[in-house]
Amino acid sequence: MIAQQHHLTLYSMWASSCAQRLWIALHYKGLEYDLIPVDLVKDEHLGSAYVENISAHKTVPVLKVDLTGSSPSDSPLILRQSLTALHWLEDAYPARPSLLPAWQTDPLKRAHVEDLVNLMAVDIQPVTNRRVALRAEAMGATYEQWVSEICAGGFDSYERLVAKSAGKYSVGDEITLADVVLYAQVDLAVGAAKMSIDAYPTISRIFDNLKQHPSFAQAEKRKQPDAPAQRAAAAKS
Ligand SMILES: N[C@@H](CCC(=O)N[C@@H](CS)C(=O)NCC(=O)O)C(=O)O
Repeated sequence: MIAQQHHLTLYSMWASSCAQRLWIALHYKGLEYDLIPVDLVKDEHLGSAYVENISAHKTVPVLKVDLTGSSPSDSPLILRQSLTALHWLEDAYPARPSLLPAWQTDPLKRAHVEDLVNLMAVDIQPVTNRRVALRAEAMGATYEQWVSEICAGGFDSYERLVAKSAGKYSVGDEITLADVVLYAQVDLAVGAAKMSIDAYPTISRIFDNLKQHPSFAQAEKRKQPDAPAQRAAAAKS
């Protein structure tokens, strides 16, 4: 355990794009955490203990923080929305390094990053969420069609918004929270929904650059402890 870090516990599922935002940010800041898998396919997020004690909205991720020290406590801080958790990490560990330009010194850049984050996390991801996609499938769409169509609208807007700001990443050459949230949505689109992102050259370039970064490479879905390949390997050993 790194000295002077809170004890962190992440409720997570390997296939979750919202949880992936947290894996990336935690790796980027060099923070250690315990992971408690919640299998959405087995409806573990609907169990009464999880709903009553962890997430009334029945989602992952949830970040549990012990504010009193480095061991689990009886009255932890429970962060039930990924954006709340990401912003808390920024406030608690601003120098580890930061994913957000400061409002005081860089208001234009900060506003741009927050807009990009919200475009992906508030306008696009909720419509591609599992419970919504299952409803779309029940109405005749395939998962791939549904997610690709929703993401196409979001990626088109993002592409236009970063046309002038992008360098190596979405806003210049520094990784920001916008990249964290973009990466998770693109990974879902190209992975689970088999979508091509060739129509979005700037996003494609940013995604390729992010993939090379160790924090993003460590946050690959198949590397999560509850990912099927890991489970299979564990079962064999
Ligand atoms: N706004 C929430 C969304 C969380 C969310 O939608 N999580 C998905 C996995 S990416 C989930 O748990 N879905 C459960 C379901 O659809 O029933 C956040 O950012 O944390």
